Amino acid sequence: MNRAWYYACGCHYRLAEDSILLISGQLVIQEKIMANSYFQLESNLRNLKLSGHVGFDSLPDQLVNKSVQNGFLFNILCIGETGLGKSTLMDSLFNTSFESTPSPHNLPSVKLKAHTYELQESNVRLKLTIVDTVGYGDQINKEDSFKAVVDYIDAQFEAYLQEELKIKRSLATYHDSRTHVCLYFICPTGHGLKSIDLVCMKKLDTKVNIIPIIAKADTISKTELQKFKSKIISELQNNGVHIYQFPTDDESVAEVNSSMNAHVPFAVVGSTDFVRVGNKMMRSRQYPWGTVQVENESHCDFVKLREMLIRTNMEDMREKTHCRHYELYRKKRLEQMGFSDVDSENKPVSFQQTCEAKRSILLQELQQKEDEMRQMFVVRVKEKEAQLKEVEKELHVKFDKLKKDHTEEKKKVEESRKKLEDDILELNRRKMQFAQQPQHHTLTLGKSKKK
Ligand SMILES: Nc1nc2c(ncn2[C@@H]2O[C@H](COP(=O)(O)OP(=O)(O)OP(=O)(O)O)[C@@H](O)[C@H]2O)c(=O)[nH]1
Ligand SMILES: [Mg+2]
Repeated sequence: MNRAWYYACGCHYRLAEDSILLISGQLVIQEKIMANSYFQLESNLRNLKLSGHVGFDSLPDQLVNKSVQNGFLFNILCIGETGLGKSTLMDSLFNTSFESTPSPHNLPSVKLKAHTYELQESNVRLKLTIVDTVGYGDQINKEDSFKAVVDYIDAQFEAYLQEELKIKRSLATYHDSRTHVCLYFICPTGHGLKSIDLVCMKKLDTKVNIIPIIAKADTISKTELQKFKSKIISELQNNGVHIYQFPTDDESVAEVNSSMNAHVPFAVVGSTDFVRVGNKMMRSRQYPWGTVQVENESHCDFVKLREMLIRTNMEDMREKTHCRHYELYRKKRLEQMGFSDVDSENKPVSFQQTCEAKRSILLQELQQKEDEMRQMFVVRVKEKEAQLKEVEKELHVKFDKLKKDHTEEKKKVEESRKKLEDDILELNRRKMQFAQQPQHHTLTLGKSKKK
Protein backbone atom coordinates (compact mmCIF):
# COMPACT_ATOMS: atom_id res chain seq x y z
CA MET A 1 0.00 0.00 0.00
CA ASN A 2 1.67 3.26 -1.04
CA ARG A 3 1.67 6.55 0.76
CA ALA A 4 -0.02 8.38 -2.10
CA TRP A 5 -3.04 6.24 -1.46
CA TYR A 6 -3.17 7.31 2.17
CA TYR A 7 -2.76 10.88 1.07
CA ALA A 8 -5.62 10.47 -1.37
CA CYS A 9 -7.76 9.63 1.63
CA GLY A 10 -7.03 13.07 2.99
CA CYS A 11 -6.30 11.75 6.47
CA HIS A 12 -3.25 11.86 8.63
CA TYR A 13 -3.52 8.17 9.16
CA ARG A 14 -1.43 7.19 12.13
CA LEU A 15 -0.66 3.50 11.67
CA ALA A 16 1.36 3.10 14.82
CA GLU A 17 -1.41 4.59 16.94
CA ASP A 18 -3.77 1.87 15.83
CA SER A 19 -1.24 -0.79 16.73
CA ILE A 20 -1.85 -2.48 13.43
CA LEU A 21 1.03 -2.51 11.05
CA LEU A 22 1.02 -3.64 7.47
CA ILE A 23 4.54 -4.65 6.63
CA SER A 24 5.19 -5.93 3.09
CA GLY A 25 1.66 -7.23 2.78
CA GLN A 26 1.80 -9.23 6.01
CA LEU A 27 -0.50 -8.66 8.89
CA VAL A 28 1.26 -8.01 12.15
CA ILE A 29 -0.69 -7.62 15.34
CA GLN A 30 1.02 -5.64 18.03
CA GLU A 31 0.16 -6.93 21.46
CA LYS A 32 0.02 -4.48 24.27
CA ILE A 33 0.95 -5.80 27.69
CA MET A 34 0.45 -3.67 30.70
CA ALA A 35 3.27 -4.05 33.13
CA ASN A 36 2.80 -3.34 36.87
CA SER A 37 0.79 -0.24 37.42
CA TYR A 38 2.51 1.62 34.59
CA PHE A 39 1.06 1.97 31.13
CA GLN A 40 4.22 0.58 29.74
CA LEU A 41 3.91 -1.21 26.44
CA GLU A 42 5.97 -4.21 25.63
CA SER A 43 5.92 -5.24 22.01
CA ASN A 44 5.65 -8.86 21.09
CA LEU A 45 4.96 -9.10 17.40
CA ARG A 46 3.52 -12.33 16.09
CA ASN A 47 2.38 -13.14 12.60
CA LEU A 48 -1.09 -14.62 12.62
CA LYS A 49 -3.11 -16.07 9.79
CA LEU A 50 -6.82 -15.37 9.56
CA SER A 51 -8.98 -18.41 8.93
CA GLY A 52 -11.52 -16.43 6.98
CA HIS A 53 -12.53 -12.99 5.72
CA VAL A 54 -12.89 -10.51 8.56
CA GLY A 55 -13.59 -7.33 6.66
CA PHE A 56 -10.96 -4.81 7.68
CA ASP A 57 -9.65 -4.85 4.14
CA SER A 58 -12.42 -2.31 3.55
CA LEU A 59 -10.65 0.23 5.76
CA PRO A 60 -9.21 2.06 2.73
CA ASP A 61 -12.70 2.39 1.22
CA GLN A 62 -14.05 3.62 4.55
CA LEU A 63 -11.36 6.28 4.62
CA VAL A 64 -11.98 7.36 1.02
CA ASN A 65 -15.73 7.62 1.62
CA LYS A 66 -15.25 9.64 4.79
CA SER A 67 -12.76 11.99 3.15
CA VAL A 68 -14.98 12.54 0.12
CA GLN A 69 -17.89 13.25 2.43
CA ASN A 70 -15.91 15.77 4.47
CA GLY A 71 -14.45 17.47 1.41
CA PHE A 72 -10.90 18.74 1.01
CA LEU A 73 -9.17 21.96 1.80
CA PHE A 74 -6.19 23.65 0.18
CA ASN A 75 -4.67 27.07 0.76
CA ILE A 76 -2.41 28.76 -1.79
CA LEU A 77 -0.37 31.89 -1.18
CA CYS A 78 0.64 33.80 -4.32
CA ILE A 79 3.60 36.10 -3.81
CA GLY A 80 4.64 38.29 -6.66
CA GLU A 81 4.93 41.85 -7.80
CA THR A 82 1.82 43.68 -8.95
CA GLY A 83 0.66 42.67 -12.43
CA LEU A 84 2.89 39.58 -12.75
CA GLY A 85 -0.07 37.42 -13.75
CA LYS A 86 -0.97 35.87 -10.37
CA SER A 87 -4.74 36.05 -10.80
CA THR A 88 -4.60 34.92 -14.44
CA LEU A 89 -2.53 31.87 -13.43
CA MET A 90 -4.98 30.93 -10.68
CA ASP A 91 -7.86 31.17 -13.18
CA SER A 92 -5.86 28.99 -15.59
CA LEU A 93 -4.87 26.41 -12.94
CA PHE A 94 -8.40 25.81 -11.69
CA ASN A 95 -10.00 26.39 -15.10
CA THR A 96 -12.43 28.93 -13.73
CA SER A 97 -12.76 32.64 -13.22
CA PHE A 98 -12.16 33.85 -9.67
CA GLU A 99 -13.17 37.35 -10.82
CA SER A 100 -10.34 39.14 -9.03
CA THR A 101 -9.80 42.84 -9.52
CA PRO A 102 -6.38 44.37 -10.35
CA SER A 103 -4.51 45.75 -7.33
CA PRO A 104 -3.49 49.40 -6.91
CA HIS A 105 0.23 50.15 -7.40
CA ASN A 106 0.59 52.89 -4.81
CA LEU A 107 0.00 51.20 -1.47
CA PRO A 108 2.32 52.31 1.36
CA SER A 109 2.74 48.70 2.54
CA VAL A 110 2.09 45.09 1.53
CA LYS A 111 -1.34 43.70 2.42
CA LEU A 112 -2.51 40.11 2.23
CA LYS A 113 -5.98 39.38 0.98
CA ALA A 114 -7.55 35.93 1.27
CA HIS A 115 -10.52 34.70 -0.73
CA THR A 116 -12.12 31.31 -0.17
CA TYR A 117 -14.01 29.40 -2.86
CA GLU A 118 -15.92 26.11 -2.95
CA LEU A 119 -15.02 24.08 -6.04
CA GLN A 120 -16.37 20.73 -7.10
CA GLU A 121 -14.96 18.20 -9.54
CA SER A 122 -16.99 14.99 -9.99
CA ASN A 123 -18.16 14.32 -6.43
CA VAL A 124 -15.07 15.79 -4.77
CA ARG A 125 -15.48 19.14 -3.07
CA LEU A 126 -12.48 21.41 -2.55
CA LYS A 127 -12.48 24.44 -0.29
CA LEU A 128 -9.80 26.57 -1.89
CA THR A 129 -8.31 29.69 -0.35
CA ILE A 130 -6.17 31.95 -2.51
CA VAL A 131 -4.14 34.57 -0.71
CA ASP A 132 -2.79 37.48 -2.71
CA THR A 133 0.04 39.84 -1.75
CA VAL A 134 -1.38 43.22 -2.66
CA GLY A 135 1.25 45.90 -3.27
CA TYR A 136 4.21 43.49 -3.02
CA GLY A 137 7.37 45.12 -4.36
CA ASP A 138 5.69 48.48 -5.03
CA GLN A 139 7.29 50.40 -2.16
CA ILE A 140 10.54 52.36 -2.57
CA ASN A 141 11.91 50.69 0.55
CA LYS A 142 11.29 47.00 -0.04
CA GLU A 143 13.15 45.89 3.08
CA ASP A 144 10.04 44.94 5.01
CA SER A 145 7.98 43.54 2.12
CA PHE A 146 8.34 40.02 3.46
CA LYS A 147 7.22 40.98 6.98
CA ALA A 148 3.52 41.13 6.15
CA VAL A 149 3.78 37.68 4.54
CA VAL A 150 5.64 36.15 7.52
CA ASP A 151 3.11 37.69 9.91
CA TYR A 152 0.22 36.29 7.89
CA ILE A 153 1.64 32.74 7.85
CA ASP A 154 2.41 32.87 11.58
CA ALA A 155 -1.05 34.23 12.35
CA GLN A 156 -2.66 31.22 10.63
CA PHE A 157 -0.41 28.83 12.60
CA GLU A 158 -1.22 30.67 15.82
CA ALA A 159 -4.97 30.47 15.18
CA TYR A 160 -4.69 26.71 14.64
CA LEU A 161 -2.54 26.30 17.75
CA GLN A 162 -5.04 28.23 19.86
CA GLU A 163 -7.84 25.99 18.59
CA GLU A 164 -5.73 22.92 19.35
CA LEU A 165 -5.01 24.15 22.88
CA LYS A 166 -8.66 24.72 23.74
CA ILE A 167 -10.27 22.29 26.19
CA LYS A 168 -13.27 22.01 23.88
CA ARG A 169 -11.75 21.76 20.43
CA SER A 170 -13.67 21.95 17.15
CA LEU A 171 -10.89 20.92 14.80
CA ALA A 172 -13.30 18.91 12.63
CA THR A 173 -15.28 22.01 11.72
CA TYR A 174 -12.43 24.49 12.12
CA HIS A 175 -11.53 26.39 8.93
CA ASP A 176 -7.85 25.57 8.72
CA SER A 177 -6.24 28.58 7.04
CA ARG A 178 -2.62 27.41 7.29
CA THR A 179 -0.78 28.02 4.03
CA HIS A 180 -0.10 24.75 2.20
CA VAL A 181 1.93 26.15 -0.65
CA CYS A 182 3.50 29.42 -1.64
CA LEU A 183 3.77 30.06 -5.37
CA TYR A 184 6.58 32.59 -5.67
CA PHE A 185 6.24 34.51 -8.95
CA ILE A 186 9.64 35.48 -10.33
CA CYS A 187 9.79 38.43 -12.71
CA PRO A 188 10.92 37.20 -16.19
CA THR A 189 13.97 39.48 -16.36
CA GLY A 190 16.38 36.76 -17.52
CA HIS A 191 18.93 38.22 -15.08
CA GLY A 192 18.39 36.08 -12.02
CA LEU A 193 16.61 36.79 -8.76
CA LYS A 194 16.11 40.21 -7.21
CA SER A 195 17.24 40.68 -3.62
CA ILE A 196 13.58 41.00 -2.49
CA ASP A 197 12.98 37.48 -3.91
CA LEU A 198 15.92 35.94 -2.08
CA VAL A 199 15.21 37.68 1.23
CA CYS A 200 11.53 36.78 1.15
CA MET A 201 12.04 33.13 0.19
CA LYS A 202 14.77 32.76 2.83
CA LYS A 203 12.43 34.12 5.51
CA LEU A 204 9.65 31.76 4.44
CA ASP A 205 11.43 28.50 3.67
CA THR A 206 10.95 27.06 7.18
CA LYS A 207 7.32 28.16 7.32
CA VAL A 208 5.81 27.10 4.02
CA ASN A 209 6.34 24.88 0.96
CA ILE A 210 7.77 27.24 -1.65
CA ILE A 211 7.44 26.55 -5.36
CA PRO A 212 9.20 29.24 -7.38
CA ILE A 213 7.72 29.91 -10.82
CA ILE A 214 8.83 32.16 -13.64
CA ALA A 215 5.86 34.34 -14.48
CA LYS A 216 4.90 35.45 -18.00
CA ALA A 217 7.38 32.97 -19.45
CA ASP A 218 6.21 33.82 -22.99
CA THR A 219 8.26 37.02 -22.72
CA ILE A 220 11.54 35.14 -22.52
CA SER A 221 13.26 33.16 -25.31
CA LYS A 222 13.91 29.40 -25.15
CA THR A 223 17.72 29.65 -24.77
CA GLU A 224 17.48 32.52 -22.28
CA LEU A 225 14.97 30.54 -20.26
CA GLN A 226 17.32 27.62 -19.63
CA LYS A 227 20.11 29.96 -18.50
CA PHE A 228 17.63 31.89 -16.37
CA LYS A 229 16.40 28.72 -14.67
CA SER A 230 19.96 27.52 -13.89
CA LYS A 231 20.86 30.96 -12.57
CA ILE A 232 17.83 31.02 -10.28
CA ILE A 233 18.57 27.54 -8.91
CA SER A 234 22.24 28.32 -8.27
CA GLU A 235 21.30 31.60 -6.56
CA LEU A 236 18.81 29.78 -4.34
CA GLN A 237 21.41 27.16 -3.46
CA ASN A 238 24.15 29.72 -2.80
CA ASN A 239 21.86 31.58 -0.43
CA GLY A 240 20.69 28.44 1.36
CA VAL A 241 17.05 28.85 0.34
CA HIS A 242 15.18 25.54 0.66
CA ILE A 243 12.38 25.26 -1.84
CA TYR A 244 9.77 22.50 -1.81
CA GLN A 245 10.97 19.22 -3.30
CA PHE A 246 8.36 16.93 -4.80
CA PRO A 247 8.63 13.75 -2.68
CA THR A 248 10.47 10.80 -4.13
CA ASP A 249 9.98 8.33 -1.27
CA ASP A 250 6.74 6.95 -2.67
CA GLU A 251 7.51 4.58 -5.52
CA SER A 252 4.30 5.30 -7.42
CA VAL A 253 5.25 8.95 -7.96
CA ALA A 254 9.01 8.86 -7.34
CA GLU A 255 9.96 8.84 -11.00
CA VAL A 256 7.69 11.64 -12.15
CA ASN A 257 8.44 13.73 -9.08
CA SER A 258 12.21 13.42 -9.39
CA SER A 259 12.08 14.36 -13.08
CA MET A 260 9.81 17.33 -12.23
CA ASN A 261 12.15 18.49 -9.48
CA ALA A 262 14.68 19.09 -12.27
CA HIS A 263 12.26 21.44 -14.08
CA VAL A 264 11.81 23.82 -11.16
CA PRO A 265 11.34 26.80 -11.39
CA PHE A 266 8.45 26.17 -13.75
CA ALA A 267 8.16 28.73 -16.51
CA VAL A 268 4.44 29.41 -16.75
CA VAL A 269 2.03 31.30 -18.95
CA GLY A 270 -1.52 32.13 -17.95
CA SER A 271 -4.45 33.36 -19.95
CA THR A 272 -8.15 34.01 -19.66
CA ASP A 273 -8.64 33.85 -23.45
CA PHE A 274 -9.50 30.77 -25.50
CA VAL A 275 -8.50 30.17 -29.13
CA ARG A 276 -9.87 27.42 -31.35
CA VAL A 277 -7.21 24.82 -32.17
CA GLY A 278 -8.66 22.14 -34.42
CA ASN A 279 -12.07 21.50 -32.91
CA LYS A 280 -11.03 22.34 -29.37
CA MET A 281 -11.02 25.65 -27.52
CA MET A 282 -7.58 26.06 -25.93
CA ARG A 283 -6.49 28.55 -23.27
CA SER A 284 -4.00 30.68 -25.23
CA ARG A 285 -2.37 34.06 -25.66
CA GLN A 286 -2.47 35.47 -29.15
CA TYR A 287 0.29 37.67 -30.54
CA PRO A 288 0.85 39.19 -34.01
CA TRP A 289 3.55 36.57 -34.56
CA GLY A 290 1.70 33.52 -33.23
CA THR A 291 -0.22 31.87 -30.42
CA VAL A 292 1.06 30.62 -27.05
CA GLN A 293 -0.96 27.69 -25.80
CA VAL A 294 -1.02 27.58 -22.04
CA GLU A 295 -1.52 23.81 -21.90
CA ASN A 296 1.02 22.99 -24.59
CA GLU A 297 4.09 21.49 -22.89
CA SER A 298 6.40 22.65 -25.67
CA HIS A 299 5.25 26.25 -25.07
CA CYS A 300 5.55 26.43 -21.27
CA ASP A 301 5.59 24.43 -18.02
CA PHE A 302 2.00 25.23 -17.03
CA VAL A 303 0.86 21.59 -17.30
CA LYS A 304 3.86 20.42 -15.25
CA LEU A 305 2.96 22.88 -12.50
CA ARG A 306 -0.70 21.83 -12.53
CA GLU A 307 0.26 18.15 -12.41
CA MET A 308 2.64 18.61 -9.53
CA LEU A 309 0.57 21.10 -7.55
CA ILE A 310 -2.90 19.67 -7.93
CA ARG A 311 -2.85 16.13 -9.26
CA THR A 312 0.18 14.55 -7.62
CA ASN A 313 1.39 16.39 -4.54
CA MET A 314 -1.47 18.39 -3.07
CA GLU A 315 -1.83 15.98 -0.14
CA ASP A 316 1.93 15.84 0.42
CA MET A 317 1.98 19.63 0.74
CA ARG A 318 -0.90 19.50 3.21
CA GLU A 319 0.94 16.85 5.19
CA LYS A 320 4.27 18.70 5.14
CA THR A 321 2.50 21.86 6.28
CA HIS A 322 1.05 20.00 9.24
CA CYS A 323 3.95 17.71 10.12
CA ARG A 324 6.92 19.92 9.35
CA HIS A 325 6.14 23.63 9.21
CA TYR A 326 3.32 23.75 11.76
CA GLU A 327 5.20 21.33 14.01
CA LEU A 328 8.20 23.66 14.00
CA TYR A 329 6.01 26.67 14.82
CA ARG A 330 4.18 24.73 17.54
CA LYS A 331 7.44 23.54 19.10
CA LYS A 332 8.83 27.08 19.17
CA ARG A 333 5.64 28.53 20.64
CA LEU A 334 5.29 25.82 23.31
CA GLU A 335 8.93 26.31 24.28
CA GLN A 336 8.25 30.04 24.52
CA MET A 337 5.36 29.19 26.84
CA GLY A 338 7.79 27.18 28.98
CA PHE A 339 6.93 23.64 27.89
CA SER A 340 9.52 21.02 27.08
CA ASP A 341 9.72 17.26 26.61
CA VAL A 342 12.82 16.97 28.81
CA ASP A 343 13.93 18.68 31.99
CA SER A 344 17.24 20.42 32.65
CA GLU A 345 18.89 17.02 33.23
CA ASN A 346 17.55 15.73 29.90
CA LYS A 347 15.07 13.42 31.63
CA PRO A 348 11.63 13.08 30.04
CA VAL A 349 8.91 15.11 31.70
CA SER A 350 5.18 14.80 31.24
CA PHE A 351 2.88 17.68 30.33
CA GLN A 352 1.41 17.55 33.84
CA GLN A 353 4.85 17.73 35.48
CA THR A 354 5.74 20.69 33.27
CA CYS A 355 2.46 22.37 34.18
CA GLU A 356 3.02 21.79 37.88
CA ALA A 357 6.63 22.97 37.68
CA LYS A 358 5.52 26.01 35.70
CA ARG A 359 2.75 26.66 38.24
CA SER A 360 5.14 26.51 41.18
CA ILE A 361 7.60 28.79 39.36
CA LEU A 362 4.77 31.21 38.65
CA LEU A 363 3.60 31.07 42.27
CA GLN A 364 7.17 31.71 43.43
CA GLU A 365 7.45 34.61 41.02
CA LEU A 366 4.10 35.90 42.24
CA GLN A 367 5.20 35.60 45.87
CA GLN A 368 8.48 37.35 45.06
CA LYS A 369 6.62 40.10 43.23
CA GLU A 370 4.22 40.47 46.14
CA ASP A 371 7.14 40.72 48.62
CA GLU A 372 8.89 43.23 46.41
CA MET A 373 5.71 45.27 46.12
CA ARG A 374 5.16 45.12 49.87
CA GLN A 375 8.72 46.25 50.53
CA MET A 376 8.36 48.95 47.95
CA PHE A 377 5.12 50.03 49.57
CA VAL A 378 6.76 50.25 53.01
CA VAL A 379 9.67 52.26 51.58
CA ARG A 380 7.26 54.55 49.74
CA VAL A 381 5.18 55.05 52.90
CA LYS A 382 8.31 55.88 54.89
CA GLU A 383 9.46 58.30 52.22
CA LYS A 384 6.05 59.94 52.14
CA GLU A 385 6.01 60.16 55.94
CA ALA A 386 9.43 61.82 55.98
CA GLN A 387 8.28 64.22 53.28
CA LEU A 388 5.14 65.05 55.26
CA LYS A 389 7.17 65.61 58.41
CA GLU A 390 9.47 67.94 56.54
CA VAL A 391 6.50 69.86 55.18
CA GLU A 392 4.96 70.00 58.68
CA LYS A 393 8.20 71.35 60.09
CA GLU A 394 8.35 74.02 57.40
CA LEU A 395 4.75 74.92 58.10
CA HIS A 396 5.49 75.26 61.81
CA VAL A 397 8.41 77.58 61.11
CA LYS A 398 6.23 79.59 58.74
CA PHE A 399 3.45 79.70 61.32
CA ASP A 400 5.80 80.89 64.09
CA LYS A 401 7.17 83.58 61.85
CA LEU A 402 3.70 84.70 60.84
CA LYS A 403 2.66 84.73 64.49
CA LYS A 404 5.66 86.85 65.41
CA ASP A 405 5.01 89.21 62.51
CA HIS A 406 1.41 89.41 63.49
CA THR A 407 2.25 90.26 67.11
CA GLU A 408 4.68 92.94 66.00
CA GLU A 409 2.16 94.34 63.58
CA LYS A 410 -0.49 94.30 66.29
CA LYS A 411 1.84 96.10 68.64
CA LYS A 412 2.57 98.75 66.03
CA VAL A 413 -1.12 99.18 65.29
CA GLU A 414 -1.80 99.48 69.02
CA GLU A 415 0.86 102.12 69.36
CA SER A 416 -0.51 104.02 66.35
CA ARG A 417 -4.01 103.77 67.79
CA LYS A 418 -2.82 105.07 71.10
CA LYS A 419 -0.97 107.91 69.46
CA LEU A 420 -4.04 108.71 67.40
CA GLU A 421 -6.22 108.76 70.49
CA ASP A 422 -3.73 111.11 72.20
CA ASP A 423 -3.77 113.33 69.12
CA ILE A 424 -7.58 113.34 69.13
CA LEU A 425 -7.58 114.26 72.81
CA GLU A 426 -5.08 116.99 72.19
CA LEU A 427 -7.15 118.26 69.26
CA ASN A 428 -10.32 118.25 71.30
CA ARG A 429 -8.54 120.06 74.12
CA ARG A 430 -7.28 122.71 71.68
CA LYS A 431 -10.72 123.02 70.10
CA MET A 432 -12.24 123.68 73.50
CA GLN A 433 -9.53 126.13 74.33
CA PHE A 434 -10.08 127.92 71.07
CA ALA A 435 -13.82 128.03 71.62
CA GLN A 436 -13.34 129.68 75.04
CA GLN A 437 -11.20 132.54 73.57
CA PRO A 438 -13.00 135.96 72.73
CA GLN A 439 -14.61 136.25 69.19
CA HIS A 440 -13.23 139.81 68.23
CA HIS A 441 -9.80 138.54 67.90
CA THR A 442 -10.91 136.82 64.74
CA LEU A 443 -12.74 139.91 63.40
CA THR A 444 -9.73 142.14 64.05
CA LEU A 445 -7.67 139.76 62.10
CA GLY A 446 -10.33 139.95 59.33
CA LYS A 447 -10.33 143.78 59.23
CA SER A 448 -6.63 144.15 59.26
CA LYS A 449 -6.47 141.69 56.32
CA LYS A 450 -8.91 143.91 54.26
CA LYS A 451 -6.77 146.98 54.80
N1 LIG B 1 2.62 38.06 -21.46
C1 LIG B 1 1.88 37.58 -20.48
N2 LIG B 1 0.97 38.35 -19.87
C2 LIG B 1 0.24 37.85 -18.89
C3 LIG B 1 0.40 36.52 -18.42
N3 LIG B 1 -0.46 36.32 -17.43
C4 LIG B 1 -1.14 37.45 -17.24
N4 LIG B 1 -0.73 38.36 -18.11
C5 LIG B 1 -1.25 39.71 -18.25
O1 LIG B 1 -0.72 40.51 -17.22
C6 LIG B 1 -1.68 41.47 -16.78
C7 LIG B 1 -1.87 41.33 -15.27
O2 LIG B 1 -2.38 40.06 -15.00
P1 LIG B 1 -3.05 39.69 -13.60
O3 LIG B 1 -3.35 38.26 -13.64
O4 LIG B 1 -4.12 40.64 -13.27
O5 LIG B 1 -1.79 39.97 -12.67
P2 LIG B 1 -1.79 40.02 -11.08
O6 LIG B 1 -0.44 39.63 -10.66
O7 LIG B 1 -2.93 39.27 -10.54
O8 LIG B 1 -2.00 41.56 -10.83
P3 LIG B 1 -2.41 42.27 -9.47
O9 LIG B 1 -3.43 41.42 -8.77
O10 LIG B 1 -2.96 43.58 -9.91
O11 LIG B 1 -1.14 42.40 -8.69
C8 LIG B 1 -2.94 41.18 -17.57
O12 LIG B 1 -2.99 42.08 -18.67
C9 LIG B 1 -2.74 39.77 -18.07
O13 LIG B 1 -3.39 39.53 -19.31
C10 LIG B 1 1.39 35.72 -19.08
O14 LIG B 1 1.60 34.57 -18.76
N5 LIG B 1 2.09 36.29 -20.09
MG1 LIG C 1 -4.45 39.80 -9.17
